[in-house]
Amino acid sequence: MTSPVRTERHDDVLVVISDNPPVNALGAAVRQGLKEGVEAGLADDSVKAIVIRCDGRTFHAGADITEFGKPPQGPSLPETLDAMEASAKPIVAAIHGTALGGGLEVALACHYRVAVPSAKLGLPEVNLGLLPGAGGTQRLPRVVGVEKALDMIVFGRPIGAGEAEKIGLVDTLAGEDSLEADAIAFAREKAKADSHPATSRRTDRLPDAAHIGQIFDDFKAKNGRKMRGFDAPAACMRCVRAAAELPYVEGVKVEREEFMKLMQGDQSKAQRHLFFAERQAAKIDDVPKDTPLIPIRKVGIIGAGTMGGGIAMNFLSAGIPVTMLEMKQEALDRGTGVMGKNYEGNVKRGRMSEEKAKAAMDLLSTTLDYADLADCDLVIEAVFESMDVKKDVFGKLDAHVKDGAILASNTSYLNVDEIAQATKRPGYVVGMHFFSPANVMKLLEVVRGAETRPDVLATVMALSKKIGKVAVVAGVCHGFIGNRMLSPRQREANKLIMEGATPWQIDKVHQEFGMPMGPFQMSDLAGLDIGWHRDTNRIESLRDELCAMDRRGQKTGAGFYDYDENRRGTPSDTVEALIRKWAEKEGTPQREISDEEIRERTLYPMVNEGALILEEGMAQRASDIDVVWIYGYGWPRYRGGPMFWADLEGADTILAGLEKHQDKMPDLKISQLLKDKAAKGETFN
Ligand code: 3H9
Repeated sequence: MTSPVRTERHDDVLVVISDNPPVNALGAAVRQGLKEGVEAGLADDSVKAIVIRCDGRTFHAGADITEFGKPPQGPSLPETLDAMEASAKPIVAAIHGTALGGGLEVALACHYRVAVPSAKLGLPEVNLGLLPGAGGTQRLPRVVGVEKALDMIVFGRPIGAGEAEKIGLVDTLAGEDSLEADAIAFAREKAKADSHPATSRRTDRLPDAAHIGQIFDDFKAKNGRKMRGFDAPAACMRCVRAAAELPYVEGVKVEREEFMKLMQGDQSKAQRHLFFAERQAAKIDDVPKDTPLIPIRKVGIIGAGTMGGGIAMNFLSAGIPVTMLEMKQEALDRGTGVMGKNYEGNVKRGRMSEEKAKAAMDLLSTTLDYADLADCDLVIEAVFESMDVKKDVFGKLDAHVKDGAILASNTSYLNVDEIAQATKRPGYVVGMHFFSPANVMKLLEVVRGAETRPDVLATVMALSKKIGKVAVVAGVCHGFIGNRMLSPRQREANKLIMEGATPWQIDKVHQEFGMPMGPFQMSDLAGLDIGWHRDTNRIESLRDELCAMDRRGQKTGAGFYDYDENRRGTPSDTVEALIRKWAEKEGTPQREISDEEIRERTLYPMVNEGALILEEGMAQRASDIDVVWIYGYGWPRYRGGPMFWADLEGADTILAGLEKHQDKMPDLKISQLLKDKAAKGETFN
């Protein structure tokens, strides 16, 4: 096998070049090649300096994640890097693209770093539930100081080359098109010096002992909440602290130990699963990668409500012009007003520059006339959730919008095939289910109708990436993937409160599991009056009574919980009494309900529904379901999504749990796929 690493001589400078597409990950062969390349340079007296660079789109973007969890092969990254740092000849990293993780660790072990202005540098291992394990936690603080290193390592956020130069991580910026030549010249210049800085021996940027405790206490106080539930950020902090307090060789031992612990833990397995799951979700099994895309130059949106406005913002922010249609001018004015405020808010919070916000709003036009949508390439309908209304809108769109344009519905439950039949172009009809707030939430369920064309699907998937969404393909079924799985959870939660649990007990179990909120907090946020008949005299359920009392959720200051002016909820005695009254009326016996039963009765039916979805072919793969729940509903990343979590629990445990409670869940249809997996001891992922 030929090595992915080669060397080229430029007089007295040896250039060691990796070519391991797509991202020059540091797999065994690359590590071996790097080591040999450097050794060749050291052994040759006529070589005065070494430059390390990569071909292709990027410098090394990290260790090869696909090797994790497998037996180690070839030289380890730490030993390769230690050998580089010990070199008496200067070694210069020439960086373009992204120097991430192990890639930045390579650069940190070099004596000098040269980068093009567009390059990005970072240690994002924490996003994989890991920490930099090749000296990064020890070397970075020695180069940029403890505070900056904490920020980069604990949050895994890359920085641009310009900032990297300012903080001393990059020694000099190269020309965007002359990286190699500039790095060679730089290396030749440095070769004149007698010695070269070995990062591991530096202490000039480390704080003095008296200040270390305070730095870490402050950091924890400021950021503790963001790290809740995750193991890796705290481990990163312990390593950086070791860098500040211990000699390098001791600090590296701490790093190794913490790295191995994380690598073997379930959290990192979950987060690594998600890394690949997210990329896999973009692939559609029966749609070739090279399917020609339909150019999307202009988008129409029907409906200027919260959803329509939020959807429009995605396109505007990505530089795609939008025409928004409503039935009345007041609705348009209200909608555009809200969008303007949202952009203002983004500017105030520093998320966007004022110019960018203005440029986005300038791309928006409004209309009351369908004829103005004629030249749109894609129109997304976000009107009232009623089949008749949607069919009417699609009929009009079909009549007015040019042939070959895509017509999409933002429906969250309705049958996309039936909607498509209201047009003469069912092949161009697709579901684009955004999640609220649509300008913020990353998930997009792309609903594939029976007749949706492959190029329409491929276009919508590619477009979703352009507007910063993570898209997952779903089949036509009630509630698609996410809401369909939400429904058995809510059904069991509603039954459990009648049997003796309280909404706050159930919410607490879900929050402790890692969800941002429980089922009743979520109902209060969404509004209890969704789908309510609106007759305050017709009281047939607990929900009817809550709505009639004007306890319709956060927006009315009360729902299952009472809310203060900051929308902070507290348990309500009134609601608890009402629940007990309804339980008595229904003749439901009351009992003490354990947290374990709550977990089993609310989470296991979700997994079962996920298995049914797979069995029916409504999702392409189990990992797609995981992506839906991570990006659409805040499932904790460190648990990898419901199907990954089910794999850890074991299909047999889930099945046994469901069977144990079957008498209380007589309406639950247990999935055959789940039964098969349990019988064979197989996983979903
Ligand atoms: C680490 O370094 C640990 C060390 O500290 C310790 C060692 C002891 N490995 O994202 P894309 C694949 S941990 C293997 O679509 P983009 C990816 O799966 C690592 N494969 O492209 C995809 O494959 P496919 C720390 C990788 O342009 C293809 O490359 N580093 C790796 O949107 C294209 O990827 C990171 O966490 C990898 N490291 O974004 C960085 N990276 O085509 C992880 C990518 O089959 N990577 N692939 O679906 C990224 O953030 C992005 O890939 C990057 C490019 C920004 C580089």
